[in-house]
Amino acid sequence: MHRLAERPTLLVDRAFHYCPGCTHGIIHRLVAEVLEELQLADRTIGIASVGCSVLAYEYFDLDMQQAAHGRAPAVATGIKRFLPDSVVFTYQGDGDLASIGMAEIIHAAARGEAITVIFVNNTLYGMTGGQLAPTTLLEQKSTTSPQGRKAEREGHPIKVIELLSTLAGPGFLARTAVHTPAQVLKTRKAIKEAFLAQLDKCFALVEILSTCPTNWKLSPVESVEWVEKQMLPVYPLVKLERSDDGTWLKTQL
Ligand SMILES: Cc1ncc(C[n+]2csc(CCOP(=O)(O)OP(=O)(O)O)c2C)c(N)n1
Ligand code: SF4
Repeated sequence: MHRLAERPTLLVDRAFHYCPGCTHGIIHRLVAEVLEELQLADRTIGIASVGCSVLAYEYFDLDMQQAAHGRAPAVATGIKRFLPDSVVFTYQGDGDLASIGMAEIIHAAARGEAITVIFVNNTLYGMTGGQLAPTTLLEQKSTTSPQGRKAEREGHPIKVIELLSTLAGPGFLARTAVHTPAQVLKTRKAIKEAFLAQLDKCFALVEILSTCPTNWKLSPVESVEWVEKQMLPVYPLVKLERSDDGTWLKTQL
């Protein structure tokens, strides 16, 4: 039988604990595929954060570390500076990265640490029951904004790519999605470019729009439609590459 796709060797043969319809699993697969394609496994160290992806170290057949809430970029910085030939990535949710860990990610980006950040934006804290995150959309209901997020009460959603693009440190920033096969392929390409940027000694971050059917209280199919209709207008898909003169080359994805 001709097989169209194989399981990446860097993904342990184990069932994910993620809820049905959650796209964390797709993103794990893409990271594993890219590291396999680039033949970087022997020198790669991944940092799992808190959140539903806290068990990422159970799924990647790589050297992995786990960091307390939001501290993954600091742990990654230490590892990369101690082992400069290593390839280091963090895998962080939006509660982890954009809330408690906001200072960590801003300073790692400002310093231009040569690490790759995989940032999963599902608009709320998934693991702990669906609380409001900095990325929660206006009018979106969460357990801590049951009447819907209001700018005057809970503030505006934070757009991490746009925020980091004001800094001189990053070399590659992208926002992608995994709600359609075409977008999965674009995300794979962006993840690959983010690891190549690290090999070029640049800080690289890929924000990936992801689903949380459990806390959105939607079916898996409704969830991908929600990404398309609700998230994309607020979080446009974009790639920013630092050019030689220091300005950003911008591509809509
Ligand atoms: C220092 C610290 N504070 C708070 C928590 C509780 N906590 C665990 S997971 C989590 C939410 C993470 O949500 P997110 O980063 O959005 O990831 P998701 O579960 O949505 O993938 C929180 C607040 C913790 N584990 N450690
Ligand atoms: S709670 Fe949400 S983010 Fe966590 S595994 Fe379930 S669907 Fe995914």
